[in-house]
Amino acid sequence: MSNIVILTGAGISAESGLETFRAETGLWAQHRVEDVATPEGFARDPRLVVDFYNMRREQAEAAQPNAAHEALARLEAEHDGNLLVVTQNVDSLHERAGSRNLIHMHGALNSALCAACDHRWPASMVMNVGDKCPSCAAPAARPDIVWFGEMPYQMDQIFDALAQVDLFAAIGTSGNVYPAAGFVAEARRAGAETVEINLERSAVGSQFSNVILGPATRTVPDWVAGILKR
Ligand code: BV8
Ligand code: ZN
Repeated sequence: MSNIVILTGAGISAESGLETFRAETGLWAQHRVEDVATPEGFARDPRLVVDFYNMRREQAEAAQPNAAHEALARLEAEHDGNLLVVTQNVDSLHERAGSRNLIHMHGALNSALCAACDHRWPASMVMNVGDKCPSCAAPAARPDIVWFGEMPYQMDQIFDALAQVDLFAAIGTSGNVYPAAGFVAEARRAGAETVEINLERSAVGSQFSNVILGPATRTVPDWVAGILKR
């Protein structure tokens, strides 16, 4: 098993106390997606959007990596081959647990982006509408988050990795958001073994060769131990 690609979603951070999106009481039950996670929503009411991400940033900073994040960092350190974690999550729990080869395909709460010149810098804990870009001075700072209708980051690297993957795992993601939900199909095309690790079957669950159901802090360390024994 030399090339491993792991896709993670909100479910891996749930036991760290961060809300998922599509649970009955999750983030999308409390906020309209169109208002807080689209470029049109930001243009209409930037204050609402900046406040939403200020709140999320505060929650994410207070959270600690859990046993599932730690197990993936261990797998990267001990696996004899390549391992890439692609996360849809905007928290930094993977890197805080020790993951290094990591892509934040939907952006990161701890980063700010200039809408005028694309410069990035570390976000302050509380961002304000009209914060100035440290590079071009335009009052055009926005959260460095990929909203619906925007292109996710580092897609070329992700598809290159998926074209050569031997083992693909999707952890804690509902399979509702594309292009991430299509990665399992890419991995199958490459001939990879595919495994879904989730609380329940996802929207694309039938495409995986293997499914492991249960809370990530239990299932992921067990799965990692099994891979390292192969
Ligand atoms: C794009 C911002 C190209 C970050 C987010 C094909 C068909 C139909 C539509 C489309 C399509 N392709 C593209 C689209 C459009 C759209 C899309 O997918 N729409 C959907 C809704 C149909 N996609 C896009 O717009 C993407 N861009 O395609 O670019 C393009 C560009 C321009 C024009 C044309 C094309 C951009 C998507 C980015 C969206 N950004 N939010 C933020 O605020 O955090 S989405 C949001 O959903 C988050 O990023 C999140 O990561 C992502 C996925 O959600 P999940 O992580 O899966 O979370 P969810 O709550 O759903 O599920 C949690 C799961 O965990 C559950 O299954 C649960 O059972 C499980 N779980 C819970 N607890 C545990 C657990 N598992 C284990 N243990 C536990 N303890
Ligand atoms: Zn700028």
